Amino acid sequence: ESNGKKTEFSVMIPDVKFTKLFINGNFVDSVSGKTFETIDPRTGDPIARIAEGDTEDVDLAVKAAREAFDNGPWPRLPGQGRRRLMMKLADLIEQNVEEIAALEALEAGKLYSLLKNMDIPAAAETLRYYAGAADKIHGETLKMSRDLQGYTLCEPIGVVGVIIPWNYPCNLMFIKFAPALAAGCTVVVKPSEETSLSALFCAHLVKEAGFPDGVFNVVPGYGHTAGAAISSHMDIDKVTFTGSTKVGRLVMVAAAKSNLKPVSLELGGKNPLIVCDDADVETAATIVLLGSLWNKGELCVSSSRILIQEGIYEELSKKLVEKAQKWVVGDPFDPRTQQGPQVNQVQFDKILSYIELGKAEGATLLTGGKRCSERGFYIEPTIFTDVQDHMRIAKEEIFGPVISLMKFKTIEEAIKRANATTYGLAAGILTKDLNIANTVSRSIRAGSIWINCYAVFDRDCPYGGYKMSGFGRDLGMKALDQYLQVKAVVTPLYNSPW
Ligand code: TXE
Repeated sequence: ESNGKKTEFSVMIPDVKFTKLFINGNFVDSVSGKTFETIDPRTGDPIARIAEGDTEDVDLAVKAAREAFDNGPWPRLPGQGRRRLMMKLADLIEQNVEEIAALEALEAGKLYSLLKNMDIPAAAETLRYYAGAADKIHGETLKMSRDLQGYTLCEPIGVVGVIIPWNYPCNLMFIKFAPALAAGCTVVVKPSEETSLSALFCAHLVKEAGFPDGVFNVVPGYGHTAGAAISSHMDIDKVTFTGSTKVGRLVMVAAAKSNLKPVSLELGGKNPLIVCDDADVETAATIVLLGSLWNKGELCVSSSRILIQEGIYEELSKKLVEKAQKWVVGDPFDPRTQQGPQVNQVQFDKILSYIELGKAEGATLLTGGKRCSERGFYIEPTIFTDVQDHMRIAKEEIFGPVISLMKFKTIEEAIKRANATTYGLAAGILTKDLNIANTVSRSIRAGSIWINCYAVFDRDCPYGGYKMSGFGRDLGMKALDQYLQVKAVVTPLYNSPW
């Protein structure tokens, strides 16, 4: 059997085996027969052609998911039945971790070693976390004010549309898919057009694990066609979305105009990381660098505004430049690489144009600022200093390896400036002073606050935005609520004159 070809870093790049839509347990062509190309960001060369789903395909997938929900076994299985299959799927993901990691590294330019050791195992663990909840979802007995017996039932919300971006394809799919499954829902997933391969590979594992047909469907395709068909579908009961604020708004409008389905939106951010004078410079530099350059800056919680207190500003800036110049940009399959290529030409151009804008707006470029290879979408880690609040690079999400340094005097000023954004996804504070850390955590309007660390995620830790970073929470037990309906059941007690 041909399994693929070895890279120069002795990682096996597998042959792409799954490129069709996955509907009702089968891999099928799109109704139109159309396909689209997926690109290797290391070179800009095509990897494979993938079946292009559109409205008719979404209709078929929803029909399958609807049938599986309305009449199939999945929502009717006792919790432990759902748990067993979810655990089996988690095992299969772990058994195939190298192949899934390689597909994502290939399509998204993400680091293979991190995918293999962190992202993909985390997806399997997310499944197990929610699998453990599948038989513990229940309502409550109510303390009624009269002679009534009252209780609630927690029922699955129904058919869930899942629309995900390209920066964490597999992880984000499981963060949404796993609680939906535990709740007893059925799903239609639309991966990003940039990164469909890991979702399609996982579809074959879903089949192998023995899930009933129609529980999990994948329709790859473009946002304005397949994505829009999901958000405006009359027979989808809920949409969960991660992506840009611009598209989040379109999803919400489409949901409102169709069947008023509830949506949860995890959108962009312009996340402040506040570094106080008393922070250790070396540690602060490491945290800032990782917070800003992790996953090439293609991270919704990326620390894209670094607010540094004046006493430590010069020293920390110097240290950051030193470290950024040693940061290794290169092939995502090379174990030494810290930063692979940006996901595509559009993102690459967007980031470079923000760098030009930063210069034009009067920020000072300390290091980086250019592409760093002839081929592929590689960009140098870039640091701007003297960044002012009114500049667009300080207000808009760049989503790339660009660090903006800003100076502040008092903590009150830092809090005020940190909050002066339309976003509210995450923030960080580095200080040894507990009172300052606690004050800042309570004062910043954002869904995640990290004290003396940054971008630390955990399955049990709810995650989502304030303000225009969206609403609803992924991860943690609270995420289950997104996929449940509460039903109240009331009976009069014997002889009660209700
Ligand atoms: O995102 P889109 P894009 C931000 C980041 C990035 C920018 C643009 O700043 O530079 O968004 O990235 C689907 N109806 N984030 O254009 O378009 C689309 O097919 C329904 C932050 O890639 O929001 C994909 O599956 N769906 C973010 C998904 O939406 C539609 C992660 C996300 O793509 C649609 C990614 C429509 N009309 C980008 N149009 C984060 N929060 O981490 C598109 N889609």
